[in-house]
Amino acid sequence: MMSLTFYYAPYSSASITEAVIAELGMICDRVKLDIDAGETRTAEFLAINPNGRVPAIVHDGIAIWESAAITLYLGETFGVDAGLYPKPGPMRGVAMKWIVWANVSLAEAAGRLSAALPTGSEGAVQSGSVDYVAPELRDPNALLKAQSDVATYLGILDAALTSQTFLLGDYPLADTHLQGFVGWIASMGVDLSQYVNVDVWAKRCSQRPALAALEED
Ligand SMILES: N[C@@H](CCC(=O)N[C@@H](CS)C(=O)NCC(=O)O)C(=O)O
Repeated sequence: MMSLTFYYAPYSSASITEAVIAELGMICDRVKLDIDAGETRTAEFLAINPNGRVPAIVHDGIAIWESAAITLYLGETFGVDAGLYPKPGPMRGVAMKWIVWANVSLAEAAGRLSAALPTGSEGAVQSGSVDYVAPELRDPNALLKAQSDVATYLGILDAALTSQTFLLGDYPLADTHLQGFVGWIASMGVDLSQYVNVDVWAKRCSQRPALAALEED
């Protein structure tokens, strides 16, 4: 009997993993952590993820962290038979490409945008987070640079979605992963309507039954 424990905080990168677990139809134990209350920095949680960040999963006693690694792992372990993740081969490579890109390119820029937004505005890094930068320490150009980089990446995604229902045809787990980051970017006031393909695709993803049933808690 396999065991899966999911460590998360509401409205965080863990929402990506939550969507992936839901899309795979997996049953797991859930451990909710309050970042502002320091619950991601307890000795108990640091033993699971020394970075003190969510998401993390523990699968059959083994800890795995970094949302991209978790999606790749769950996809190849549970998604292939379910038809949600490609079997080894070139399409597997395409899935890996978009999942890794989502984290190291798109989310990296989005993280800088989040850290540069005025404290307290929607999507801004909260003052209790390790990523919080005090306003007096901020680079005045950081906001513009982050906005410009996010726009570049959304343009790349928009072009890739031309005439495509999902990034991976019939294999939507990579799309599940990416749509979470795009939703976060939209919550920071970035207008998706100028990226028509992304806008339509994000709505299509959110209508998948597993994602439509998700609630933040
Ligand atoms: N690259 C990591 C980023 C995870 C991350 O930064 N999580 C944030 C929440 S969005 C966190 O746990 N922060 C803890 C803190 O700020 O103290 C991933 O994709 O899993």
